[in-house]
Amino acid sequence: MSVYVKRLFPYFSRNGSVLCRNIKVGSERYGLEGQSVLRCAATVKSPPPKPSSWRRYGKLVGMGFGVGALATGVYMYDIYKRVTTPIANPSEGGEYVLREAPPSFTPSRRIQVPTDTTGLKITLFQYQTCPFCCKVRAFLDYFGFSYDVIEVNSVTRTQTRWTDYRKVPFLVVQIPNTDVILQLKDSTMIISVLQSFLDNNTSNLPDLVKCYPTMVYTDEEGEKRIEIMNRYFLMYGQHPSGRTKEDIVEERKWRKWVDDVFVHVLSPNVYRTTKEAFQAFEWFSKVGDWEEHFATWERLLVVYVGAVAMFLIGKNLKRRHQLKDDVRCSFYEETNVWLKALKKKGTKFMGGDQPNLSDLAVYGILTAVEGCDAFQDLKNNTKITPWFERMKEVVIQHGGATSTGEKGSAA
Ligand SMILES: N[C@@H](CCC(=O)N[C@@H](CS)C(=O)NCC(=O)O)C(=O)O
Repeated sequence: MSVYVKRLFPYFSRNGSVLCRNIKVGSERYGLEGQSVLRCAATVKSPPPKPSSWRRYGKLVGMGFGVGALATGVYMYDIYKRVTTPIANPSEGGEYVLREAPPSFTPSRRIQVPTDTTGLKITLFQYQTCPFCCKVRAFLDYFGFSYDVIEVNSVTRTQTRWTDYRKVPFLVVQIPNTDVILQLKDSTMIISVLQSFLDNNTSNLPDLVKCYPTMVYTDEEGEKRIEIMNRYFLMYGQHPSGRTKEDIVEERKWRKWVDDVFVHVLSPNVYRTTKEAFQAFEWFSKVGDWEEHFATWERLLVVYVGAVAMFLIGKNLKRRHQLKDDVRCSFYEETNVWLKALKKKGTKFMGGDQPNLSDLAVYGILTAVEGCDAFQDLKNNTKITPWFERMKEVVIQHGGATSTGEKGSAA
């Protein structure tokens, strides 16, 4: 899963330098072999090769390796620079308004829903199996938004170099009949602002994003972090009809639980053993169509280095999030926390007859691991299947599409 693929690059570059070192060792070893060949040649009395030609030959080979190592180093450095130096396209006139249109990329997929009358031209930048991206897709699909998908290469990140936002998912949204282009960052903010947009007949998106100001701060490890204020809050012009305050607070509580707790049980489970980690990456490669979108070396790099790295990182995450020794137990336990609340509610979904944002969040992040052993085990050891299948059906059928259909072009 790509949730921690951001860490791949350091492994990748470390791997690169290991490669260079091997090459150097190889050339030194070659020199030693040269000497032993010399000794051997002396005993059989065949004409000994001229030491000077051996030295010259050795030198040439050494130089060849040296040049190779240098070229590899330069290539690695070039990738490193590309990854670490974004071509910033900062917002202007508002934190989410782009100064200029981003470069255009061929979408890996186009989702066209005929009932969508919002007029918004939405592009989702994502990793196919990142849980946060899956959460946004579950939301967009359920409400029947039309959108294009740009699959980001997690190693080179070519598709996101134009922005200084370092994560996925984010949306680029062209507002109809204007030249305003928004960049909506963070899965939770994206969902809150779009839901607020659907709930308010009079509101427009550029106004709504102002309710989600960002705060930049440096954490204790010296890393720059962005906090989006109000990201769990929906903006209502007036009290929403048909919803109680308790219902709204409960939805918010579960959405937060998904981000703070539930999502953290996924990685240690999916990468529990090296075998599972490889299986997971092979599945990510398949559903993300990596063969089509990445060069072969990039795909293999992400799969092999990624699987090993994530196996190790998974152990770290297990400690950090204080999961049980058998991480499956934590997965089942947290899932049961959700299922118990659902049972208590006694309705088809946490939202009642229709899913609400907490249903979509739990479902969305689970789809990120759907093809992994961990999810099969979850189905065998909990009662997640009936709710999960109900969710799948309503999401695929755009069960909430009346909202995007009623919106008209009020963006
Ligand atoms: N709070 C963010 C978290 C997003 C996140 O951590 N995304 C990961 C991928 S799943 C990421 O982009 N990491 C940085 C990277 O891969 O370079 C959200 O909800 O959107």
